[in-house]
Amino acid sequence: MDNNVILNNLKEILSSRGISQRDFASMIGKSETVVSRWFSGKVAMSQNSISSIEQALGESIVKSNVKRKVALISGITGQDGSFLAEFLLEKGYEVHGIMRRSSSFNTGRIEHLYLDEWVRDMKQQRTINLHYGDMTDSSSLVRILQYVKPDEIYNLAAQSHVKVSFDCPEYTAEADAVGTLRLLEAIRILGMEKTCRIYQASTSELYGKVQEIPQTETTPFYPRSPYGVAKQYAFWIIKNYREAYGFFAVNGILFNHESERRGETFVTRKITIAASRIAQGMQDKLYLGNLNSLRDWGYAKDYVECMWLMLQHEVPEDFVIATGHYHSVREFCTLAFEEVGIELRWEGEGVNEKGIDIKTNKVLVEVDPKYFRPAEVDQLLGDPTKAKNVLGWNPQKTSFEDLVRLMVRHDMKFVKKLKVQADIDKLSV
Ligand code: NDP
Ligand code: GDR
Repeated sequence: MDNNVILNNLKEILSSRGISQRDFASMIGKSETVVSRWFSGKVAMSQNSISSIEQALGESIVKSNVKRKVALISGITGQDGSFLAEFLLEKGYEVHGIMRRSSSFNTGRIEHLYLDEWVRDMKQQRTINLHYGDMTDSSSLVRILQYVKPDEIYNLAAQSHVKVSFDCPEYTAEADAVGTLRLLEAIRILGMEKTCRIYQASTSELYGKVQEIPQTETTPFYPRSPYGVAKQYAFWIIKNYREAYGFFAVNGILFNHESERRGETFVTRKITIAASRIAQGMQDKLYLGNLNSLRDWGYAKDYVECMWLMLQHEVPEDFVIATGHYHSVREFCTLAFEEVGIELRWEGEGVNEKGIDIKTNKVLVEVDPKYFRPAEVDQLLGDPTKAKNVLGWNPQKTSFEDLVRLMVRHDMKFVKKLKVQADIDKLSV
């Protein structure tokens, strides 16, 4: 059995009996250091230790009758949903996800979490359970909640592209704002408000035209897009249901977080894919919008841990999740190209600014005003002090440089694979 599952069983037993880590250590005759290494998940418990723990507790921790926690993730097919599903599975959760119907496959980010298991042993329960539903369809939400009966709900589903929200403002409001209300109402209708905890994916876009720098949990909001406005409704309806009906519902105000799984139309991934394609001779130029935008970019894998930590906290509270550092789009670009071996120099200003390959004098990056937004968020910088102090979360786990590096390294391989496939396709014609 997975060490994380055993650990989770053990923690559940200790917390249900009110036994502290220190008392547990003395109960089994081990030092607190050893126990805290086990609890951090860094060191696995040996078979001998498991046996002596079971003897001391008078209960099995391997086949414990402790009920596995059940989590429901809306938006499980997205960047964050996929990392969170992995994280919760490792913690021993039974994981369910809401996915919407699509005319093409939309499960690329999570396939590894169920296909492998499924193929290996058809009799095995799948590790994640997927349910068709949509944030714009109340009845599907009620049906899924009634069936899954989750202990924790992570509401990550959203039309999450800021620029697209100017083109589809009504749908963005339906999915991101009213969708959150639909979920809360489904919980209320089913009388689950006291049995499940809800995490809401709030965003630094709430700060928009920033009223103070850096932004904290008390900085006033000033959203600058239909997306930001829709998310502001969601933020307040979560807070309102917490105050009105006693929901354990919390907002994670997350600043931009990226990864090798980031959607390809968000600026970071657009850059890392383009730099990789240019380096491998598959593209001539990259066109971008506002190069001066400043963002506080973190690594998505680090951020999902915080979503979970917020739901394990004793009281429902909202938290800013950020690194506390910001960089411009231009800086991201320079670093990504450097990682593929191209040194850029920047010339010109505004729409005439260009990124030029120092070695060849070729223009590789240009500005295209079609990527400008009707209203821009110029700078975002979060202050993660509260999350650090209260939740013990580490905002500097992955540095900006490491983030760019890991994304580029992934995309160099990703592009290479596409290139090989394209060559094979040409040969087979
Ligand atoms: P993605 O765009 O990668 O994922 C969004 C998910 O929502 C996808 O699974 C998508 O499904 C699903 N979805 C969209 N519309 C609906 C709908 N109507 N009904 C059901 N599901 C729907 O976003 P991220 O993973 O990056 O972000 C997760 C959440 O966090 C979002 O709410 C986003 O707004 C918020 N957020 C993100 C930040 C970031 O930097 N990444 C920062 C702050 C907040 P499909 O795969 O079919 O498209
Ligand atoms: P953002 O992310 O709008 O912050 O929303 P995005 O990567 O789209 O833009 C970041 C900044 O880069 C500028 N930019 C460009 N953006 C895109 N997409 N394409 C370009 O070519 C381009 N050129 C410059 C943008 O103008 C912007 O200033 C993300 C989403 O994940 C939201 O769901 C989330 O809430 C916020 O982050 C926090």
